[in-house]
Amino acid sequence: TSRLNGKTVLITGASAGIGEACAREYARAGAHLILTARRVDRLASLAKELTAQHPAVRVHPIEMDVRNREQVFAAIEALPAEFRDIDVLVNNAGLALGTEPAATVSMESVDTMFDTNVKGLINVTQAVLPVMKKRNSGHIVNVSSVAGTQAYPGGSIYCASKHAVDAFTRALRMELVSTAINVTSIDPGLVETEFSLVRFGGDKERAAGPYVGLTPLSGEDIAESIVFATSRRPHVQITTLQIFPTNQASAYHIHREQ
Ligand code: 8X3
Repeated sequence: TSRLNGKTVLITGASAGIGEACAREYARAGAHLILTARRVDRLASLAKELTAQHPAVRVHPIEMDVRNREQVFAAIEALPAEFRDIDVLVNNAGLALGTEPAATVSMESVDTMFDTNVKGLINVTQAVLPVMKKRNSGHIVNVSSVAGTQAYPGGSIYCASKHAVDAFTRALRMELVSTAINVTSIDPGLVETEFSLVRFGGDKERAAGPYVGLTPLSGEDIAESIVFATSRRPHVQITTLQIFPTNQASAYHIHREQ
C-alpha cells in the first residue's frame, strides 16, 4: 500500500459506510483525499480526524450530490492545484430504496436510484476522466454489488441500476484499453452499513434483517479490498472483485445460524 503514498484519491459518498471506510484506509496508506458527500458536516469531522491521525495527509471535503451534474463539474474544476491530479476515483455513492415489487415501485424511487447509482456515477466519471486521460494515468473503481450480476425479487430497480453500472464499467474498460488507466468493479454481497437503514426508510428492525444469523462484511472489509485493487503494480488491472461474507455464496445462497 506504500504505492498509494502521496497519491490523490477522490471518494464519493464518503460520509458513511464503505466510502468512509475507504477514506480511513487510503489515509492510512498515505494518500491525499478528496471526500465528497451531501452531508458535508460529517465530511468535515472525518477530515479533521484523519488529518490529526495522519499529519502528512491532505484532506479536501466537498459538498456534492452526484445527481447534480453542474455541481459535480464545478467542484472538479474548482479543485485546488494540489488536488487536481486525481490518481484514483472511487465511485461509491449509491443506494437502494425499498423492496417494492416491479409492478408498484414508485417512479420517485426509480428516479432516485437511477439518478444516483447510474447517472451520478456517470457524472463523476465524466468530470474526472479528462484529467486521467491527459496524464494517461489513473484508476476508476466502481462500487457495484452482487446485484450487478444477479437479480432478486424486490430488487428490480436496484438490481437494474447495478446491472447498468456493471455494463458501464465493462464498456469503459474496453474504451480505455489503449490507455494506462485501470477500471475495477467491486461487487460486494452483504455489508452492514447504513445501506439497509436507507433501504428500509430508517426502520431499524427491518434494516437488521439481512444480517441476522451471520457475520456480515463491514465497510472496512470492502475498503481493504479497494485499497488492494488500486495498489498493485501499474500494469496490473483487477477487473472485478466479488466479495461475500463466508456464509454467503450468491444473492440466493445465504446460511444463517438459527
Ligand atoms: C447490496 C447487496 O444483497 O442487498 O448491494 O443486493 S444486496
